[in-house]
Amino acid sequence: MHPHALNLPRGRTLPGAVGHNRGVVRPNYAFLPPEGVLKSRLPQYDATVVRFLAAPVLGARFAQFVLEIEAGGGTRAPIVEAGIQHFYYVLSGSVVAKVDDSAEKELTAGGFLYAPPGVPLSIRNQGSAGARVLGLRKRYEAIDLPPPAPILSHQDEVPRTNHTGLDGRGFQHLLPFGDLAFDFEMNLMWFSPGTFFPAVETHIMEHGLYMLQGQGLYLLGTEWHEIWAEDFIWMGAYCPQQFYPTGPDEAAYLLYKDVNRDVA
Ligand code: UGY
Ligand code: MN
Repeated sequence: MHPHALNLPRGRTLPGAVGHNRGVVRPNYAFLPPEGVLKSRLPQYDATVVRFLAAPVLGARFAQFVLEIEAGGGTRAPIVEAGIQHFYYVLSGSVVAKVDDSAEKELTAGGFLYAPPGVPLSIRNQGSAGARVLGLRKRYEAIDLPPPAPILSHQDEVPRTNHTGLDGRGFQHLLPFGDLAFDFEMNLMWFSPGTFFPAVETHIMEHGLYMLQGQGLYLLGTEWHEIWAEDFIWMGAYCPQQFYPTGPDEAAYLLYKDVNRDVA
């Protein structure tokens, strides 16, 4: 269809025909392409757009969102929430972050922070260009161990491992792997062309998946979805899942996973 027939502003193009939507929302999963995720603003941030991805109203037991922080924007005052832990990962640009009484640290793309429950954090964009940051908030499930300590780091400081025995797979556990004080993981998952999971997974853990690079086909339940960079998937417990990268280059996503806690 010619763009003028759609009354689009001059020069605007659409990602597909009007009415075409890769987005899907089901009782135990959701596939959200970025063009459909609209802007919010929140009182705790200056000059920052918030785009909510996962939320309890969707069925998720955590919240995930992208912050688009203008130059000079960010947290208005240190954010502190009793019982809630925070994780932030810089997608693009750079921010200056601080957790509790740490020194301020510049986080560039691939930088991340973890703030334990009840510990103040701040994220400010002190540069001259915008920054995009993926955020996550999760209620901490306390056990008989002290809660984890704050972390300010970068993915380049995290080793890349592969326990699968399959060539072309890579894992970076951004939070200390196997530390039972943590009740979730944030993992960078790398896939060379031609790789996949050894089996379709159907497990109790939930996922929040943010596609960082490459493309592929994602199985959710019984349906395959084409996935590109900046797409988001929420997978509820027991959502059958599989991934095949389809592009010529390595694909990667950042994956939230709740772990290390009993059920009754
Ligand atoms: O660790 C995982 O659960 C992972 N293999 N799942 C996924 O990438 N969907
Ligand atoms: Mn999984």
